[in-house]
Amino acid sequence: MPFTLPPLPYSTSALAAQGMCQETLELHHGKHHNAYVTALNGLIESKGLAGKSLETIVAEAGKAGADGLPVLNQAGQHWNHALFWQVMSPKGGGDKLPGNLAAKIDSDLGGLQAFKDAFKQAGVSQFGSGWAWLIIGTDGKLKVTKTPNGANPVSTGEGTPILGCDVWEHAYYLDFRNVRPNYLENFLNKLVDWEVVAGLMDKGGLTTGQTA
Ligand code: MN3
Repeated sequence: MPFTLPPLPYSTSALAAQGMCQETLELHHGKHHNAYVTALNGLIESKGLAGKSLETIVAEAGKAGADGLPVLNQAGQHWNHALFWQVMSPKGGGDKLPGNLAAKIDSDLGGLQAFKDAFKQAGVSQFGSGWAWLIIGTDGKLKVTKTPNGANPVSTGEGTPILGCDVWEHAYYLDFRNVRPNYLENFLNKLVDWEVVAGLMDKGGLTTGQTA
């Protein structure tokens, strides 16, 4: 079955008061994300992807290095955006994290503010397009990391993402112009739904259920 654009879990105007306007969501979800889905579906036959889950395709494309890039660029971005829409919500924001997530951020990353600083630094320092991540590392500890373009911590083998932020300009240009640090600050303080992030930590990450 071909891949599909997952619907947003809220309306395109739902995050406007939190710094992500309707036009950003219409374009980013309806045009950019949809283009990755369409392009990935166009590769299923030629790249022998039929029957594989999206997660398997991302991991295998990452292991294939340069040869895997044409698939990773589309499959990774499809997966990354599927996570991105889920970790934001109209109920997002604030500094009240579920206890299990707060405790693990304290023990593994030195507290909420240290985590936010590290996440912002990862996003600001990613040259060009890419993603900032909070992941469960292969040693079981939370880590902050970043990846370029369509790569992600599944494709690099670093671990399991539970929070991701798109730092390509299309994610923030309408709301924050060229000021990526302000977009990242706003994302962490107003948009992230920490209940969802804690749920992903408990579940061991996102499984899209999508198969080629
Ligand atoms: Mn994007």
